[in-house]
Amino acid sequence: MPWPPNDDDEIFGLIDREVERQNTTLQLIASENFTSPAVLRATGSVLTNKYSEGYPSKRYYGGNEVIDQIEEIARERAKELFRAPHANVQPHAGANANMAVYLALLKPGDKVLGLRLDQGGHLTHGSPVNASGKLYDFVSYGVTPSDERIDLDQVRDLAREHRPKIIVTGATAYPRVIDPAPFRQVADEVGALFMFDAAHIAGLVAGGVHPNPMDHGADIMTLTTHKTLRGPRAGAILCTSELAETIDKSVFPGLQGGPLDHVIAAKAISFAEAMTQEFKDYAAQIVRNAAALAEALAEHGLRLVSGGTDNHLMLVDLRSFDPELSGKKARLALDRSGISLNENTVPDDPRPPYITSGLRIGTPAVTTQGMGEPEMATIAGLIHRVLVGRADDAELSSVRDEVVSLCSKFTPYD
Ligand code: DSN
Repeated sequence: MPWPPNDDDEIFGLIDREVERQNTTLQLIASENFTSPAVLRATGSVLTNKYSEGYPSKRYYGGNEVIDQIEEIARERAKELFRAPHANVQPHAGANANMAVYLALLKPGDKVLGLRLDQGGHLTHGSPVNASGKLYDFVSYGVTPSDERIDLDQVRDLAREHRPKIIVTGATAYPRVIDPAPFRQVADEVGALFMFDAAHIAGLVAGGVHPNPMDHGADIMTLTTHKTLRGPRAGAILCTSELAETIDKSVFPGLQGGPLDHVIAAKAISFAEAMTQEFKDYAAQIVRNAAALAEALAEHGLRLVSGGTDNHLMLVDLRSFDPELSGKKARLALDRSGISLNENTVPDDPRPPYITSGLRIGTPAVTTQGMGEPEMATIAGLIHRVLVGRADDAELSSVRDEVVSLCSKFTPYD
């Protein structure tokens, strides 16, 4: 065999350290999860060696008889899981999935409606620093200041005024259910297509705890497979039969080259995993854990954006707790105690996005580890101790010890 004589100890040593980090610290980043050993195995398989530009039975390369079957299974499972007429499982990421939809259905300069980044939306929903905002004329809606929930009156008013080609909803930092029905109604009224970016909540949809946009008339639903859905790091697009061909052409050859066949196999595995009763129970527990964590944080005096959560994440607005404490400062202190999460803007945040006044906290990963409501109360107590004692090294170290002890009872990987 021509293989190099050693396994690259430098990199594999670092991978071992990352396993150790994931096993001994709390993963509360709302967009992260622990994939199953089967998903990891497929992702590290020889499928990574193959080139297969095109689609099943329509490839530009030979030797794709196995790959064709894998991609076809992945497509069929995605369709079944989300009750969608068509699935494209090739997007490498959620951002690619969204860009492929825009490329398919819009011309540069066309109007689109999307949720503003600092109100919970995503960069690819028209942020001026993202290609979506540079190429297309996005008009942004936000949340109502009084209840911090999506302002549906504003959505309707803006849609009537601007007549967008696509109305996009979905979020990265929004703690409430997004009901697809009113968006469908507004889209019908103004003759727009309705796109739901379900990247964050795909697992909650698959698990039946949030409404399935495809059941409520979404023309397109994009998703990532690695967040609540717990699959490999990647994206996918579901759509109506009418849009199937245009969307497929836009993903390839429009935006991407060769698909990542090892990741598509892993997606297929995760779609099957998400069809099980165990996954439904898991999705329901994610939401129960988030509610328990939010309630316990509120009992410690922390203000939750919109007053709580009904999905997998919550946003903490730190301003009333401690006006001097930015999201960034809080995140750095929590990191030192082995609590991993991200700083996040809160609606109408006076601080810039790299400082922020908030924290985003999610429960998908700790729920996969088997933690339940009692552990959420413990975690809230640890977070509170770090925020109060952030200048006290001994306190941060003491919390770190308790985090290690808690994680040792719920180790995700051997
Ligand atoms: N970066 C992802 C998140 O953390 O929500 C979204 O792309």
